[in-house]
Amino acid sequence: MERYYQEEIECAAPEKIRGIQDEKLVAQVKHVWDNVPYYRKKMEEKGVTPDDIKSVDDLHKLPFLSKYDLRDAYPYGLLGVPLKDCVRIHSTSGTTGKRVVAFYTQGDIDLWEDCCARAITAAGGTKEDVCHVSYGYGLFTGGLGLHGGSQKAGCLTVPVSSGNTERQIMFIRDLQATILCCTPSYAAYLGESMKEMGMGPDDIPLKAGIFGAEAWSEEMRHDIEKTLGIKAYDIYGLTELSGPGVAFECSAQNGMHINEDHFIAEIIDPDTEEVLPDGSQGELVFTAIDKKAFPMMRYRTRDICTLHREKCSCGRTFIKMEKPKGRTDDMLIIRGVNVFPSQIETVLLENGYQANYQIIVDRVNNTDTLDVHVEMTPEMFTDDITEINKRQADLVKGMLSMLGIKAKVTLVAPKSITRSEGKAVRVIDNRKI
Ligand code: DLL
Repeated sequence: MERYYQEEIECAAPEKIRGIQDEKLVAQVKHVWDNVPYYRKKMEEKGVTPDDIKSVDDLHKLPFLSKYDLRDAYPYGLLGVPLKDCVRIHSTSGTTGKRVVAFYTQGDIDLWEDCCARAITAAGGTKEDVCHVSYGYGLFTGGLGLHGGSQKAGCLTVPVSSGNTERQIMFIRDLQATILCCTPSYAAYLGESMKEMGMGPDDIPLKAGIFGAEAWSEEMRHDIEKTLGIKAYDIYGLTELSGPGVAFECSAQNGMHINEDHFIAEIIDPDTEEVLPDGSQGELVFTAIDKKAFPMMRYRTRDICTLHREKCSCGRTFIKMEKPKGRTDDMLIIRGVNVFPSQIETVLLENGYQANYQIIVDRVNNTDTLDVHVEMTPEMFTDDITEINKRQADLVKGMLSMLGIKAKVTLVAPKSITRSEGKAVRVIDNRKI
C-alpha cells in the first residue's frame, strides 16, 4: 500500500498544484523585489517588474541566478529576511571557490523537513520504523535534513552521522534499523564491510534505503538492493534550495517526484538558455516559491536532467525528474567528446564490477588521455596476467562503445581505491587548460 505524508497535496489534481504555484510565485517575486536588492537589480536590468509576473507562464521573463551570483553576493547579499529572523545556516560541500552559505527561517526549515518526511514516508517509513541516518551532520544538509524529516514521519531516528563503519553496522543490527539514509557510495561500502564481517542481508533488519547527494546508476541500485536486502530509493536536492527532498522517489522507483508546491522546475538549453519542453534533456532550473530567507529564483543547478509529466502508478501527481545524468561542470570533454562519469560507471557495473573506480584525465603531447582505475571485486581477484589483460580489454571495448573514445583501463586490487563516507571523489583531472 502506498503511503503519503501529505496526501492531499502530493496527489492533488495538476490544475490545483498549478494554481498554488501561480499564487506563490506572484507573492515570492514581490518578496524578492522588496527585500533582495541584488535580485531586484537583475530584474531591473532585464526590464522586468513584479507587475509582469502574473502566473507561472511569465516565469521565463525572470533573470537566472547561478553559482556565480551566489559567490558574488557571499555571504549576505541574497538574504530575503533580516538576519535576526534566520535560525540556521548550511553550506555546500563543494571544494572549489567560495562555499555557498544558505540561510533558513524556522518556517523554511519546517517546509524542508516536510519535504524529507514525504520522501521517508514514500519509502515506507512510519512510526514503527527505526531510521538510521548516516549522512554527515553539520554544514552538509544531508544529516540534519533527513533527521528532521525522519522525526516528522514519526520514525525513531538514529543520528549516527558518518564514520566508524563497524559501529554503524552494529547499531543497524542491534537497534533493528529498518531504514538507512546515506550516500549510495557509502551504502555500497556498508554492504562490502558487512560481507567482510561475515554478515549478509538476512543478518540486518533494513527494508529500505534513501540514497542521494551524488549520481548513481540503475546498476548500482540493483547491487545495493541485493547486498543489503532492501529497496533503494533515490532522493535529490541541493543546499541552495534547502537540501535533500527537493525531489524523491516513490514505489515506482523510476524517477523522482519534484515537490512542486514548493519548487517550480524548468529545463533549459545550458548554452542558449532557452526553455525546453518536458521530455527534453537539459539543465535543471528551480524557482523556490516558499523559501523566505534564501529565495532562489530560476536557479541554474548545472544538473543535466529530463522531466516527465506522466501519470505515476503511486498516485502522486507531481512532475518527475529522471536521475540526473551528470553536471554541466563534471562533464569531461576528452578529445572533443563529452564524457560523463556516470557512463563509465554503467559499463563497469554491467560487467560485474562495483562502483569503485577513479577516472584520471591528463594531457600528454597535446592529446587528452583517459585512464580508468577499476577495483576487481574480491570474487574476481586474480594475479593471472592473461586473465587480467582479457578483463581489461573487455572494459576498453565496453567503454569505446559507450563513449565513442578509447580509454586505458587498469584493474587494481580490491579495496585499493579510497572509500568516501560522503560523496565519492571519482575524477582527477590533471590537465592544465
Ligand atoms: O547533496 C543535498 C542532498 C543530501 C541530496 C542528501 C540528497 C541527499 P549539495 O551538497 O549542495 O546538496 O549538492 C547538490 O548534488 O546539484 C547534484 O549535482 C548532486 N545530487 C544531489 N542529489 C543527487 C541525486 C546535497 N539523487 C548537488 N542524484 C546537486 C544525482 C545528486 N546527483
